[in-house]
Amino acid sequence: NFGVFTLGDALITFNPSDTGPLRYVPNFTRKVGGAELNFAIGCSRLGLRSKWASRLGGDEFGRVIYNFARGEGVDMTDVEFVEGYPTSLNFKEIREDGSGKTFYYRYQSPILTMAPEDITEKMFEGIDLIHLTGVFLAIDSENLAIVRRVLKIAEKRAIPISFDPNIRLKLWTLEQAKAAYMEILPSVDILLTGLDEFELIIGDTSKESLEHCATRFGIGQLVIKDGGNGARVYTDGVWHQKEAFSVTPIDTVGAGDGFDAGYIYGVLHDWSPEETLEFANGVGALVTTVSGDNEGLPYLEEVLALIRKEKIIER
Ligand code: KDG
Repeated sequence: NFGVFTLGDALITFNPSDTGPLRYVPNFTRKVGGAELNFAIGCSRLGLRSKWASRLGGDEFGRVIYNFARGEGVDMTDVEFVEGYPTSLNFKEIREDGSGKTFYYRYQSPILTMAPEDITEKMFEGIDLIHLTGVFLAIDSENLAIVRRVLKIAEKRAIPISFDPNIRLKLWTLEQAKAAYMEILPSVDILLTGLDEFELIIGDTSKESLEHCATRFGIGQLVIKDGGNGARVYTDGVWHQKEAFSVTPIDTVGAGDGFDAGYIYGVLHDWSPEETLEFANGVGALVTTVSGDNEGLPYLEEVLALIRKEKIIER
């Protein structure tokens, strides 16, 4: 079975009881979020071995995240609790169409205590792919040094890298983001980006510009996620495209992480670009049908049922 590795920060996520502006929401449900952790849970539910490296607050909320992730079968060997760094919080606002806003209380995240020396070769034993995202880079400018170390080990062990820019302009400026992305893109084998994010980073989303980006950075698979318009990939000089599934979204946060997990699943199983895109679209769509950043991440049979238009017998 294939093994994936990711690293990042996690938060306690408070989902609102009602849609609409947050200031009018009286009640919240405590959940768990974090882009890279969502990805790790997504991979685990699909049946991959998935490892998440992180630091958690040495508090009750840190325990909540730890137990939740462990319950999802995520390998927590490289997760440590840190005293004196409270677990970060994220209050979500959700609009009627399922789109969301985030309000972070993420000032002294426990992940700030992670250092490049904490990344050891041993962590990557049995790992077939490393997935990184821009959220980890955005939290602390020093995290780039950690990523450099990961990339160095990946190169030595010939482990492919997938990367999702996951731009969070509430955490850093566009200029800071661009500078970090430009440094790591040459090491990226699979780029999984939203079309709107690509526009922010590169400025031009024409076919020529996308192809030029792939060639310039030597990106083997440039994957463009375009929500309800589906997804496409540019690989080996050819474009492949798959339309989105039509579902009624409740909460779209986390759909991109689910898409990434589905895409990586297809790649590791050597599926065709079309099969891989369709599967990833299916995972992303299912995430949006459930409230929470990762609760809707499907098990393998649920994605296959969606693709094959099979009914799952419920009662
Ligand atoms: O991709 C979903 C994430 O955005 C969410 O789970 C919280 O990590 C998070 C963030 O920084 O927004």
